[in-house]
Amino acid sequence: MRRSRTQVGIIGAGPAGLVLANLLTRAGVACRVVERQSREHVEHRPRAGLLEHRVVASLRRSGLAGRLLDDGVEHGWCAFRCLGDDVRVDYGALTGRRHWVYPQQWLVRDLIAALAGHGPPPMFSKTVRAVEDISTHRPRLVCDGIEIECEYVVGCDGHRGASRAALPAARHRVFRRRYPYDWLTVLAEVARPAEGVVYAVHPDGFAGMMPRTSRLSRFYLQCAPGDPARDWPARRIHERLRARLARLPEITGFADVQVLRMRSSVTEPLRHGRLLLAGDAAHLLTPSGAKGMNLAIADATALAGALTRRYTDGDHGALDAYGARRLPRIWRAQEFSDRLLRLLHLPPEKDGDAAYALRLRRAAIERLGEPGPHATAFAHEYVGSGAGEDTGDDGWP
Ligand code: RFL
Repeated sequence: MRRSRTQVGIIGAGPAGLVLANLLTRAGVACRVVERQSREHVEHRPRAGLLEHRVVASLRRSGLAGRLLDDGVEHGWCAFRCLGDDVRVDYGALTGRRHWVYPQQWLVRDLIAALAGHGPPPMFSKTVRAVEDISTHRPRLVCDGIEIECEYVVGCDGHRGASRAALPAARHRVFRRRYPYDWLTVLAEVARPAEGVVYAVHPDGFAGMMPRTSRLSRFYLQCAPGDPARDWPARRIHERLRARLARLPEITGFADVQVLRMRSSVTEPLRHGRLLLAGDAAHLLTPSGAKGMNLAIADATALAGALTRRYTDGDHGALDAYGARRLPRIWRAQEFSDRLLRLLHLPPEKDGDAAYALRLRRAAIERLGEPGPHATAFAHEYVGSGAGEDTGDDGWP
């Protein structure tokens, strides 16, 4: 068994782990990222695509947004389609803030490249089998053939990683919600790029379209919980999208068909001993409000600041306060995503109820499209900004 040492051991080379590694190495804190997948795999794994303005501003300040600013596209509206009408919410105009559309796998590729020259590259194709001794000053990452002794371990290993398994059962709690439906998701090759997110509320079920690149859009279709992806051949997907969204761009092909289990969770606390959690390892969100990747990067940025203070000034306060600072922001994002889901899905059908429920949804949607405090509040939550943004009190670390 080979042994090595570092200050901060990071499990996972997703957005959270890679942002954390980049910020720590730039601040002179030694760290090592261990990733179970190959570099090729993580650089081509399509997932999220909408980045909040404040996330991009933070990446830019750290010198991590070069290609994003060149190749990303800014979007400032979303539309709700219900009973044949489109209600457009111009959140860009209402808040002065817009999303950047940039596929997650491109950001991951950029963050891996940015690490070169500042610190050791991630160890790819290496699975962390266990995190041990987290209550001591020398926690360890145990992998096949190598053990890494650390001073802190950060679990950025997503929802199914190894870090949460290391938490003592009696000392943490996972708060969970399982929604009574799932979403089929598919990447579609489109003749023209989507210019904004479209949400369709339909008696047959929800459908959505989210922009990704000039040639690709991500589509979502509500389906029965546990529906297997194999029951969704291209023809059925196309037919359901057309029925629910009514107007579709020309689609020339589908890829990456999968059924997302619609559930959310938050693990509390975010720290036990020398193990800290960030990103999807700490909280799982549904894709409804496009908050998952943004929250993961915000956690990583907050944690990088706290660990840097710990190492450069000997100040442990920020590290101790990490969970208390992040959890209210995590729960706000959960609350927003949950509220949006309730708007987008009709309740299970009872006699005659669907038509009534649909009209209630339309009334709620119409309020979002009418300029006023209600629409403005929604726009700020959606784009991820707040009245206190300039004072740093907008949910950003
Ligand atoms: P990640 O990206 O899942 O990265 C975790 C990494 O840890 C590795 N790993 C391990 N490595 C070593 N040893 C082990 N034992 C390990 N166990 C796991 C994994 O291989 C992986 O590389 O977590 P991170 O960094 O916290 O980032 C979170 C985001 O990826 C996630 O929140 C978003 O993708 C969610 N999400 C969306 N978020 C948005 O903000 N906007 C969106 O529009 C959006 N759309 C989506 C999404 C997620 C989706 N899926 C498939 C879950 C659309 C989809 C379809």
